[in-house]
Amino acid sequence: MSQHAPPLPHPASAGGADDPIGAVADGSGAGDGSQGDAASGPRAGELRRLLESRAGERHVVAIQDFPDPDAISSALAYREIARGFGVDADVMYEGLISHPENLALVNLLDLTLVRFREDLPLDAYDAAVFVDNQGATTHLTERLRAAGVPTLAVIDHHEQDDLVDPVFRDVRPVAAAATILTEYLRGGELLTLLHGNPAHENLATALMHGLHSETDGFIRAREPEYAAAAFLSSFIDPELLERVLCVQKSRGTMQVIEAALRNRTVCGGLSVSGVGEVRWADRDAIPQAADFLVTEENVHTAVVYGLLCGDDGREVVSGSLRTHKATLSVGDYLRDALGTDAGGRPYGGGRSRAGGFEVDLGFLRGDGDDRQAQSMKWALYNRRIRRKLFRAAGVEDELDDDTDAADGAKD
Ligand SMILES: [Mn+2]
Repeated sequence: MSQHAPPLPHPASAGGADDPIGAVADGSGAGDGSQGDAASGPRAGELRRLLESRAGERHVVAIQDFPDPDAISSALAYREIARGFGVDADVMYEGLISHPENLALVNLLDLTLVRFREDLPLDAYDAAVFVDNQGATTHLTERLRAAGVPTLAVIDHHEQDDLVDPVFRDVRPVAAAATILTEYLRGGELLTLLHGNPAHENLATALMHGLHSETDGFIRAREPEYAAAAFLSSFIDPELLERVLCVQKSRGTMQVIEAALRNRTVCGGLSVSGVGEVRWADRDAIPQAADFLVTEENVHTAVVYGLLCGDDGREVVSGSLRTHKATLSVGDYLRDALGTDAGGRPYGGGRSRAGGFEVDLGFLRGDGDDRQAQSMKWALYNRRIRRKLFRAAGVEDELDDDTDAADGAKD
């Protein structure tokens, strides 16, 4: 139980790439051994000193464009912490909250998140904080930069990049951002959680949900996540958590899952399914369908993709991969299968056990009214992608009985 040392990366953790980042990444004052650091780590003390000098400020907490429970709960934790130092913080995202579990989290916990609009004056903020991202997965980074808002802090668990230059950086290879924020709370020097305080109960419940969802129900959790969950457990509202976790799926999502099931081809343990056109609002149905297909007997990896048409005329083929094959490097597989765009950027990437890809249709987009053109376009992409996925996995798609004439040329 005792944790006298700051949580360093676990050599045994299944985080995929052994990235060289850790609690000591920016040479902070780790190891000063001061009291109160046992549970919250030395970074909490550093953040406390920083926030003490920021009373009266307004901060914007930028989360990724399609925020997930880890991002939402971690940003909420920063907002609650900052409040105690007289700092007002808004949690902001650009994009959409569409996954039903995320909507349930926001609605049931009565969270106020700000969705970016062009008419919001970003220069009203004194500083920006990036939580569960480092600026690469949100369009707000550029906007904040253009508005001259300096970056105060980056708190994240992905591989470190240097897109923004914060005063305070805590980037560690733990399984969730919620792990880091919960660690700050454990020591009590940033915020003391109180039993029976509704805001604190909501926060603890949100963080527990963040940990749960980010680790696939604690399957990918390690010691720091269990320690965080143990701490949160006495503060959460169990009924609320249950309601957030047991949300029902929308009709649109069920239709995508139905199409995924009907259209799937299973070969060599790989299940591949193109679901056709998907409304932008149902975007999160694609990963949910992949989650479902990978539960089939004898399937180790499932890939589901569909054609998304945005309000802004953008059209992409968006796909999700789920696997329980421990030896599969998801990022490498998707890069092998799909290659890179004209700019050399891979279409797909992944973390352990999950990945995704997006192919922009560019010039071919926007035939929404021409049903025939739209359906030909989908047929071509569907066939191409399916073939590439099977080929890269080293299995021939034996059910593919149509002629090779259209794309028989070697890619
Ligand atoms: Mn995360």
